[in-house]
Amino acid sequence: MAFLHVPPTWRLSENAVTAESVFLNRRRFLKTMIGGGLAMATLPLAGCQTAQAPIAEELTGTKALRAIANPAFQDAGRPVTGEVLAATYNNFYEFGSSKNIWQAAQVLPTDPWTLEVTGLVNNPKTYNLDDLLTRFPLEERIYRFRCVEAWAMVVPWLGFPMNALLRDVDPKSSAKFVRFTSYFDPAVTKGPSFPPARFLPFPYTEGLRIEEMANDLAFFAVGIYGHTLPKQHGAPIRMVIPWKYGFKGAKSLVKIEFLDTQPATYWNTLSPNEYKFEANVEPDVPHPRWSQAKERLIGPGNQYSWEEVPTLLYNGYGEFVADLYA
Ligand SMILES: Nc1nc2c(c(=O)[nH]1)N[C@H]1C(S)=C(S)[C@@H](COP(=O)(O)O)O[C@H]1N2
Ligand SMILES: [Mo]
Repeated sequence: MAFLHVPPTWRLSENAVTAESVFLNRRRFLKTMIGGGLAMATLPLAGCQTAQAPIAEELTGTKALRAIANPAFQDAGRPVTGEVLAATYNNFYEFGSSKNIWQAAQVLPTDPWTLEVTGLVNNPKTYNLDDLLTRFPLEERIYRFRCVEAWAMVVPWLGFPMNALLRDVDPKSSAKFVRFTSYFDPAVTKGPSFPPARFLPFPYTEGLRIEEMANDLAFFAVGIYGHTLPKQHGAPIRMVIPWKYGFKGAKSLVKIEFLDTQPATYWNTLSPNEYKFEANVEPDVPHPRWSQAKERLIGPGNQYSWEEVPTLLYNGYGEFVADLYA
């Protein structure tokens, strides 16, 4: 079909124009297509799997993914962060404690991959990489993202809602909590130089109440900016919980377990006063060492910024989640 041809501006790619302008061109293209009356289900996002375009070194190994733009999450009220900036300003302690870990993360082996879903479920499952990319219909959602360190970004994730996986595995009524475990192999994920990884509570784990996991906003990302996740963003699959601090979004998931008690988590184990299990974005609840009233937008575009904006309760997603905390 003619509209599956992806306009050359999109494939010009990251070394020819800034990634953000490519991304914005794509958005205009999509708007035009929607205005043209095409059914949502047929809209390509980044369609042309065969096109050979040079990509930025920071995005090495990524492949174009198709997804449907979820109309409820297309405008985050702030500009989308530049793609290369988001891919070079990361937290991934398995590869070091600086923001500049994208090169170190390239040793993560992501293919083949398995994600085991187990515990208190009627249909335990083990998904392989192909299952993760094709079994659930993929959507694009542009979400605000807020790290507990008070920096923030806006990124277009590609993936599927956690409730799609819940339907697949069918939790038992005894399941009250869920533990998510990230990839860990001491020979590969060597951790920061100090303290040594053996003193840290690896593997990285996170947890949710099952009602939180079932909320419409809770998302598994398998891609970002129209392609699969670069390793530093948590390839091949990571959690995105936009109303909570970023550390709740464990990367490179290998296991999901349904439990009847609240699991221990990485940051809460390291420093329970600073990193709560619940970890909702709350401007009036300061971190013991800094205020959470404002946040710094790392973008827009591919320039670092120091622009500060007020922090929003539940990161601005209260209409979706406030009833969970009534
Ligand atoms: N496995 C794992 N997941 C992780 C982390 C980590 O160190 N290890 N850091 C968390 C933190 S603190 C943040 S802010 C986000 C950062 O995601 P990004 O690098 O894709 O922006 O990942 C979260 N998920
Ligand atoms: Mo974070």
